Amino acid sequence: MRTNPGRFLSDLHELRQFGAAGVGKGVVRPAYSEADIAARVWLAQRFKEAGLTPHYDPMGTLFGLADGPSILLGSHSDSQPEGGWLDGALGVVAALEIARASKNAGGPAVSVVSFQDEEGRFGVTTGSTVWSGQLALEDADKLTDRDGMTLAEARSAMQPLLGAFVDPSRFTGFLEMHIEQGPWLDEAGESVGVVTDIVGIRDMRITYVGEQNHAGTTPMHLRRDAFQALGTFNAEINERFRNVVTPQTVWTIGHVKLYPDAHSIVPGKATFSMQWRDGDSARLGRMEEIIREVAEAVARERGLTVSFGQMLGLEPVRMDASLRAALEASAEEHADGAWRSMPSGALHDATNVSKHMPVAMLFVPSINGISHAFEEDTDEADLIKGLEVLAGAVARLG
Ligand code: HGY
Ligand code: MN
Ligand code: MN
Repeated sequence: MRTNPGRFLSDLHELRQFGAAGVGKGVVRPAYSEADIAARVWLAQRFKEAGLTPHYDPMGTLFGLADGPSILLGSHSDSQPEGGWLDGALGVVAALEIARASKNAGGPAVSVVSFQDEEGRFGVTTGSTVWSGQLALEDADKLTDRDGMTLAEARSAMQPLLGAFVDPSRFTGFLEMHIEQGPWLDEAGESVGVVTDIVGIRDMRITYVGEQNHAGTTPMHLRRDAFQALGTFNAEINERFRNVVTPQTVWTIGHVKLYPDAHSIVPGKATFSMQWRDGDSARLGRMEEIIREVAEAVARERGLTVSFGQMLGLEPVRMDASLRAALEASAEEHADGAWRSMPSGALHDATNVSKHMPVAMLFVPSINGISHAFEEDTDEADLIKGLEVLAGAVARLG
């Protein structure tokens, strides 16, 4: 199977233009934004030129469908609020290039997908969570982004393009190529990572409500300050987690909104995101117990109320052994001595797709391990090496 690296790279750079942030190679292409929809329309055209049938499902996930049974390759093309040019996009464009190469080589049939809202503007890998049947569309439509817009409202911008759900049974398996988004391959000077398993995640919003008051005249001991409650909560969970977590466990408060968010007003309300990840479901559950326990204890002690939003999550998932073996054999052939097997600390649509078919993933290095930032980048030689390894694995599966 002969891929065309030049065409692959020029497609990647063309996709980068949709939502180009004007800072390095960064992109701002959140799900359902103008840039995201324009990028999907462009991808649909490229799928058509490659002999695939473009099809949007009700969430706005875009498929490029081969006739009959096929192996599915792809990822996502939406980005974080400040994203890199390769997170997700690499897997979609690599899939497109391999679909072309495989067609020219007489098979195997390859379909392509760009899942919607993998970056979770509204939830957690929302498009593939709905597609895989783990969340009903009408429930997903009620999810809101950090500014309070509902998914239903955002999705309506794509209404004229949307069609029915694609039946997962037409696909024999799923392969996703992605940047590592961590430091290990780059640090070791290796080119390829064959993923062994993907961590699980829990994510929810927590809200403290105290009392808004004057920042000058309200004595500290009389305050019911929502930010102070958040600060105490954060310090206490860090303490309580110490004998529960491992060096691979991560937890993040990435979004905080204070009300009314003014220098001279004691914040009466704080809403924040609480996200944690680990390879062990039991440990994720234990951390949830601690989070709820500490959040309520701080509320009691400080005279505030605390409420918990809907908790979203995915379980850890192991990659399929035979798909992994094809990737490892191809890595051995094309990246001999410069590849490793490794877990994924980042989430991927492959977790949801694994509900319906065997899945496996391939990583290429992230320079300085940076991702979810405009500085995200990968050497072109490593992008091409990853494409070769993926093509070799698909040829083996044919
Ligand atoms: O957060 C993640 O792991 C993914 O990049 N959305
Ligand atoms: Mn991604
Ligand atoms: Mn991401």
